[in-house]
Amino acid sequence: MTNKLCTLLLIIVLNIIATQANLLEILRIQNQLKSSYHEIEKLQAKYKSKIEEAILKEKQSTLQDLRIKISDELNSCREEKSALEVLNKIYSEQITELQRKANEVTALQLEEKDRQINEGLATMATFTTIINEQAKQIQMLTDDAAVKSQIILNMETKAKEIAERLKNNLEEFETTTKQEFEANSCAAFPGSNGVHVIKVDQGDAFPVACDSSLAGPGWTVVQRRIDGSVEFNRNWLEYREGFGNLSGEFFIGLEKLHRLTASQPHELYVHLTDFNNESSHAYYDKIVVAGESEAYALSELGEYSGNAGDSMRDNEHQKFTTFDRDNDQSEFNCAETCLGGWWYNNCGLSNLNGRYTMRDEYYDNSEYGIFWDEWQGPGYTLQSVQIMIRPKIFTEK
Ligand SMILES: [Ca+2]
Repeated sequence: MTNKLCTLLLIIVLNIIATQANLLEILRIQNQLKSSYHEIEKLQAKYKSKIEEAILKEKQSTLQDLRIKISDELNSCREEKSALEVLNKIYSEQITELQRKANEVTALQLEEKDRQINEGLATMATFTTIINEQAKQIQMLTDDAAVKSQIILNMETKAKEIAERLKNNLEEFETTTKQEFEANSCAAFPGSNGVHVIKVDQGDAFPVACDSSLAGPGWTVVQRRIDGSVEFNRNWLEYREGFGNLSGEFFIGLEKLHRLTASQPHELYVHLTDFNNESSHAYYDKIVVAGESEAYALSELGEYSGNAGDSMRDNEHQKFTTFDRDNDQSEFNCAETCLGGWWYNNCGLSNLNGRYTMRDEYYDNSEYGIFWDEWQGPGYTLQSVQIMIRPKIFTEK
């Protein structure tokens, strides 16, 4: 063991010695390196300024180029800017003008639109008013409709009734008109006691009173006395034309009597009533009254029958006499004496146109009143008289 240890120690000592040597060598190299480094640093310092100068020069050159370039570009930019400003100004003006025009147009259009809208609103308001008014009226009409409908219904019913009545009246009128157009005496109205128009010949038509109650149908009344309401003491002209009231007292007129009896054969019926309401009659189967040229003479008086006596026989062929036309056989005027026109002979046995009076005024043989000698004597004035004629169509078959 001591050997090995010795060896080892020896080796270590040897190594230490070697290391010492190495260290020395290292130090020497280190020093050498240090000096080299300093040398380099000196060189570096020496060239550093030169390099920096070169770089600076280079940079200055580059910078100058850049300055020129930038200046050029700047100038170019300025020119462009200037051109742009000119354009901008032009465009701006144009835009302003366009904007102004656009504003003007818009303002006008808006104004027009406003006007149209206002007009439309006004029209609409008017229409609304009208529509409201019409709606009101329609409502009123609707409210009235039911009432009016009922009224119309009633009116329609009445109208139908009236139409029916009118139709009946028209038919009756047509029948009557036809009858009267064709009538030439009351024989055309059998059964009638009224007034009708007849047309005897080519002369004018005229109204007559008809009677169908005293002596059968179709008699034409030519004279009637019932109450003294009509004065019968009249002149020639009045007896010729007729006078009085067809519904009361009257005389038909000599001219009509002539026309009737000349147109066709007629019969005569005289109906008499006294103040005891007793009646009698005288019937003659023919009567003809002549024309005015013959003073309306009673030119024909047919066969008598009846219960009053033939008191007109004395008047046959006698002319008519009035107080102003004396055609009689008397030395006096019988019409003046007897107070009425008649077919007087030497006055005679009858006068139905004498003075109307009351029962208690009795004219004894004085012939002042309405008398029929063979029934009540010449002094008795009758209460009522009716003289009628009729075409002989009912009795001549
Ligand atoms: Ca005379």
